Parts: sequence; structure tokens; C-alpha cells
Amino acid sequence: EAKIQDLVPEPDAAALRRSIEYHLKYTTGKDPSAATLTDWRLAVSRAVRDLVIAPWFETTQRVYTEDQKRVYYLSMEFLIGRLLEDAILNLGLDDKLRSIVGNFDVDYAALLTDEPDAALGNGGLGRLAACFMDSMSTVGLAAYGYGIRYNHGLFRQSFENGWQAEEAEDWLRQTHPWEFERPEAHYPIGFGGAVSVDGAKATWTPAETVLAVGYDTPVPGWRGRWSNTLRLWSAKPEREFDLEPFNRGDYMAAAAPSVLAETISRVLYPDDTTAQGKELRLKQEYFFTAASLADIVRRFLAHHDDVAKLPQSIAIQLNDTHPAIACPELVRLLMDHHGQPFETAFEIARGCLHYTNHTLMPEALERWPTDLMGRVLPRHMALIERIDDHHAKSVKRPESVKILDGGEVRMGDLAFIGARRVNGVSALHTELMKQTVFKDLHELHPERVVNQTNGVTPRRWLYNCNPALRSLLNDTIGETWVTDLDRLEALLPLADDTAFRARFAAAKDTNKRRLADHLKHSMGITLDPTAMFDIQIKRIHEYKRQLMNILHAAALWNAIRQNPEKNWAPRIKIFGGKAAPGYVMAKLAIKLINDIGATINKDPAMAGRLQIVYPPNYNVSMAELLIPAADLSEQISTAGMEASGTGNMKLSVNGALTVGTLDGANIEIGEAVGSDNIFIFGLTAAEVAATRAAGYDPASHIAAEPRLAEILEQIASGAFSPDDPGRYTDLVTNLREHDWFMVAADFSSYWDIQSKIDEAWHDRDGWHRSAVLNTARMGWFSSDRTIRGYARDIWNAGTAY
Ligand code: 26V
Repeated sequence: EAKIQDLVPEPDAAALRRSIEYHLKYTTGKDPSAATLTDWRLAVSRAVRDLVIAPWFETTQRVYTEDQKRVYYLSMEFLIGRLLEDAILNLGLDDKLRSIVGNFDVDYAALLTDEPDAALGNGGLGRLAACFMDSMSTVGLAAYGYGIRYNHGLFRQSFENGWQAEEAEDWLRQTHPWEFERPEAHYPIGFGGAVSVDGAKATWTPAETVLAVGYDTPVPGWRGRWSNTLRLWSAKPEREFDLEPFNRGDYMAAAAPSVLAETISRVLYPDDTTAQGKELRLKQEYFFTAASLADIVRRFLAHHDDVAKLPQSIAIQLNDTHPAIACPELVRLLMDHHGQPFETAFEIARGCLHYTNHTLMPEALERWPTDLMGRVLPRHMALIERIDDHHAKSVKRPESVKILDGGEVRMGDLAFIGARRVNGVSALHTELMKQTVFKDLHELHPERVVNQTNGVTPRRWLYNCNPALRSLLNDTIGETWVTDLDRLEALLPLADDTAFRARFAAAKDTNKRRLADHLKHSMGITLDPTAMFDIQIKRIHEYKRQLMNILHAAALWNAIRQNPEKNWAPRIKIFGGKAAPGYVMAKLAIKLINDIGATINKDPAMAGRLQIVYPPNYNVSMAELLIPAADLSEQISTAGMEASGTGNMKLSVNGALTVGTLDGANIEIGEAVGSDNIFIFGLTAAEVAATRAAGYDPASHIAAEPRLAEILEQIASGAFSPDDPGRYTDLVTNLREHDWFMVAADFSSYWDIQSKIDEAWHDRDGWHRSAVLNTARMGWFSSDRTIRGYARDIWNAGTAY
């Protein structure tokens, strides 16, 4: 039997060159002498894309003829980043293209970075979905990703005088060469209106309807041996244009339907902290969920006739509660369109649906006012009530497990009740789910909650972003690690090999110089690549405690000034991340980092000792530069609050040592790399809960830690903000009196572990040994392992590789 990868025509350089010339001329309509860098990039992208088409068709065909179980991953966010370099490296075309493009007299590196970074997500949840797409193709699982084709992804961040400023992002301004519009795959999606009931039959007549139009992007796995589809929905009006107002001369009114409809897929919500009950957000959720389910049911019925068999043929994964409306929507389709009675419809739907929880933070759990839900989705509101009653009747103590509570629909409870399996994303997080938010539901349905610890794709996050380490690994242990990351264990004995350690350290040095060059060009700053690169990159959130990190920097500044000749480990603290535009505290933390940074950076006594760097607009592409250059990875959330983390995995597998709390996947990372190769500090999740229960008093911790007391006084008195001395009054008061995230409680142990890290840094051999052991022991955190876990424990679906 032919392997799908045999269908990737072995691309000889001459054919590739001709294909690029062809696309430049006939697809882009440009002559080489007039072509811009972007024209060349589009031509190269098309030439590469052509090579993915054969395996893509072949995969689709094989899944269809073998009637393989299909997995549908429904996610409001796919944070995919750039696609060209990823595709080139997956297909093994890097060397060939570098020389072909060079021969056209075009800068290959510049061509790759000309691609805008597709930022259709906020952070961890969206990037996980992108890693899963890569892994599902690489392990050969029949899968479709479904999401929204936002016209504007996550905002662009800049700093104005140290404050975050936001600008609309515009990735579709240029042609997006990877997608295929599917005008034939369109579905009308209704909103509002009324429901009429005739006996057992309900008919929903929506007040407005928009069209969901699909755009497909092939997702090639490693070496193109399999290729799944990412289908993103764009909202279009049913009629582009109203002729009647146009004829009257009212041109605005003529275009109104199109403006209204297109609003639904216009922009990604940039707030991943609070679930405010915004009508447009609910419409986005229903829009993409309903379009996806219509598409899924249509594909099923194209070669099956009995909807009762849906659960054998398909598995749907809900990425958090954002698509949780899938439960009543599928019940609605089965009842109103396929004549199933309610209870059968509900059991079929539940047999198909699975739900992943990504956060326990109460303010991020979605709840929709019942009046809003009833107005936007009247048929669904009625079905949710019915599902709630049906479930309550089947259990003891029904009052503790109601979906409808205080005039709101609790989407987590709906998702739990409507799902066959519910999973957390790290061992700790799954335990906390069972003990806290889903305690009552878990007791009623003890088989439902399972754990699937997150992972990251080793293609993008090691092979592609770290060419220096990639070639060392390939030279040393061969290339099989790319699809079997446990093979990194072959490095274990080499941790004690001086020559290997030196090569490993040299790769790190190369990556640090690459980052230093980049920051020189983009920000005009100079970094000493021999200093420790101490990196915290993630969304700005109080619970992630960027504040504690910058307080540590300020305390270090005081300590170094007092004792400049001490053997300080030279450190460059690098921050990256965006704050939700409405998150006042997070934006103030950004300003504080920039204020403290400016003070430290201009102090000549800090030269060669301490520096603060915060490049604006952290995104996937910047992560690809920062992660391979990190020596120290900051994973310092208040224990119990970071569901898993995935940046922690990327940094460790690239040879950074972690300083972290016992939170999320840090715990499992510590078990894997060994306690000698990670720096763990702070309260445990149980201690955090107990401290809170006993009545936490930050003032006593501050009084007991003069270093912390001193910097808080400095900050409060305006030492870092002489232009506005009162800027941080509230922030400091909050730390002194409330400190929900327990910065004061953990500060001493954070300071102490950072001092140990300074000592460890001076033992260069010891540090590099630990770095090698981090890489060697992180294989388990491949998202290939995670996906095989979902396939086995949740989806009951097969994999070809
Ligand atoms: C939440 C919300 C709340 C409602 C409004 C819009 C919105 C948009 C995004 C989110 C996502 C927050 C949840 C999230 O990203 N969780 C992260 O998921 C990662 C993948 O499982 C995990 O590694 C992180 O620890 C977790 O914070």
C-alpha cells in the first residue's frame, strides 16, 4: 500500500524554481524585475502549498473510503503564527529553497519573516489548539479544526511612554496564500426570532440570518505524510447589498446588511480574563459552533443514514466552554431536523461531545444571562432548561448541580452535563477540578473527568525555532526524535560528557546572539550574550505574577548598589506579553516594569550586572526567537491558578532551567527533569488555600522581609515614577492590604531561590549539565503524546503513525 508521503513529489530544485517563477508571473501577475519581497513570498508560498495538495487529497480520500472515525476540534482560537517556514521545514525543503531564493537575489530570511503572524488567539488555549493541529496530522489522525476567520486577530501592542497602547491587527490586508475559500460550504446561521410549538414539534423562525462561509487551510504533518484541514468560518450577509435604498440614494443603508453580518467575524475578543456577557461574543460562539455542526452532520449523512450511529463515527472536542452551545445545538438538529425524541437526541449528542476545561478562575467561567440567551437563541434556551430538568431528575440532590443559576446559564455545567468525557490539562488541574468547580458533578459522574496533560509540538518549538540545537541533536542521536520525542533520552549519558556539554552550550550561545542581534536592530539596545537570559513570556495577569518578578528586580537593584562587588550573576530579565485592553491592573504592571526597567537600565552601577528588557508586541514569532535563547524560565504563578502552562514546556525542552511554583504542569516537569535540575519555591496549592481560609495577612510577611518592605516604600513614594509619584499608590496599598495572589507570602522564598540560582550560574558545568538533562527528559511533553492520549482515552480513534 502506498504511503501518503510517497505522493509528495520529490521536489527537484529545477521544478521548484520553475514553480516559483510560474506563480510569480501567473498567480501574482508580476515580472521578477518589478516584484516586491511580498510578491516573492506569495510565489514561494504557493509553490510550497502545491506540494501539500496531493497528500491532502489522499488523506481526505483515505479517511472517506476507510470510513475512519473523525475527530472535530472546535476552538474559538487558533494561535498559529507564521505558516511558510513551518511548511518548508516539515517538507524538508529548507536547503533547496534557501539556495533557489538566494539565486533570485532575494533575502531568504527576510522573505520568511515578511509573513504576518496569524494571531487568531489570545494565549495558551489558542496556541494549544495550533499544537494539536500539528500533532493530529503528524500522528495520522483524521481530524478537522473548526474556528473563526477573524479579520483582525489579537491587537498589536506598542509602548507609549511605558504604557501599553493597542492598535488593530490586520493580517488579511495582504493576500493570505494558505487558504482556499469554499463558497459552496456555506450555512445560514439564525439569531433571535421566535419558536412555535405544534405538539412535539418545535419550529424556530430566526429574526436574522447570516451566512457562514468556510475557508480551508491544509495542515501538513511531518514530511507531509498526512494532511488534515483547518476550516475557519467567515460571516457574510445573505444578500450583499440592498438595491432599494441604493436606488433611493441611501448608499449607507444599501451596504448595511453586509456591515452587520460581517461584524460577527470581524475581531477576536482580546480579553482572556473576564467573561463579560457580551452579546456579540455569544453570537460569535453560536455562529462558528452551528456552522461546524451543520458541516459535521452533512458530512456524516453523505455516507450514513442513521443519526443514532453518530457517536461511533465522530468525536467532537470542545476547547473550553466557548463552543458549549454545541450541546443544545446538536440536540436541536437531531430533534427538529431529524425527528429524534428529546432523550434519544440528548444521548446521541452526549455520545459525541467532550469538553476540555482550561481555567478554574471564577471570573473567567462563562455565564450568560438567561434573558440574553433567550433573546439571541430562543430555541436553545428552551432546550437548556429541558436538559437541566432532565439531568436533575436523574440525580440525587439536584439543587447542587443546576445549569441555570441566579438568572444565568453556567456554561461549564452545561458542557459537563452534555459531554461524555471532561478533561483537565495537567494532573494538578484535573484534581482541583474534581475538588472545586466540578465537585458535585464529579461525585455524580465519577467516570467522566479524566486528565490529559498538555504538550507542545516539537516541530515548531524545537526543530524549527532552534536550528542550532536541532543540528546538534541530529548529529548526535539522529532525527527520529522529531516524531518520537522520548528519544531525547539518548542524550542522558552525554550530560556528563564535557565535549557534548560544550557543544550544547555553544548552541545556546548562538541563540542568545541571534536574539541580541534582533533586539539591536528592532529596539537599538545592546545585550551581553554571556549574561543570564532570565525570561518571563506570557499574557500579563495578576496570577502569573510578573509583579513579583519585577519586584525581585528592584530588590536586586537595591542589593547590588549596596554591595556592587559581590559576585552577582549578570542577569538580563526579559519580559514579553500583552494585557487585555480593559485590565487596569495588568496595564499598570506593564508600566511598572517599564518604569523600574528605565531606572535600572540608566544606572551605570548596573552595567554588566542587571538589565531589564521588554520588547513590545510579544507573539508566536517573537516566542520562536526568545525561547531558544533562554537560560532561566520564570513560571511563578500563585499555586493552584495556572491550569497547566505550555510555555514552561517549550522553554525547558530548549534547555532553559525553570524557576517555578508547584503549579500546573510545573509539577510534572519537575518530576521529569528531577529536583536537582529545576528551582521550585513557594506555597503549594493546598497551602495557598489554607492560608486564605485562615485569613491571609500580607502585612506580616512584608514586615518580616525588609527587602520587600523597602521596595514597596520606594514604589509608593514615587522613586520609579518621579513624574507622577502617586502612580502606584493603589497598587502598593492593594499588595499591603489584600494581595490575593500572595506575592508577599512567596517573596522571601522567591528571593532565596533566586540567590541559589545565582550560585548555580557560577558553576558553568553544573548549569549546562542541568540544561542538557532538561532537554533529555522533556520528551513526554510532546503534544504527540497528548494527542495519542486523547485518541485512546477520549475519542476512541485510531492513528496511522
Ligand atoms: C478565556 C476567556 C474568558 C471568556 C472571554 C474570552 C476568553 C478567551 C480566552 C480565554 C482563555 C483562558 C483560558 C486559557 O487560556 N487557559 C490556558 O490554557 C492553557 C492551555 O490548556 C494552559 O496551559 C494555561 O495554563 C491556561 O491558563
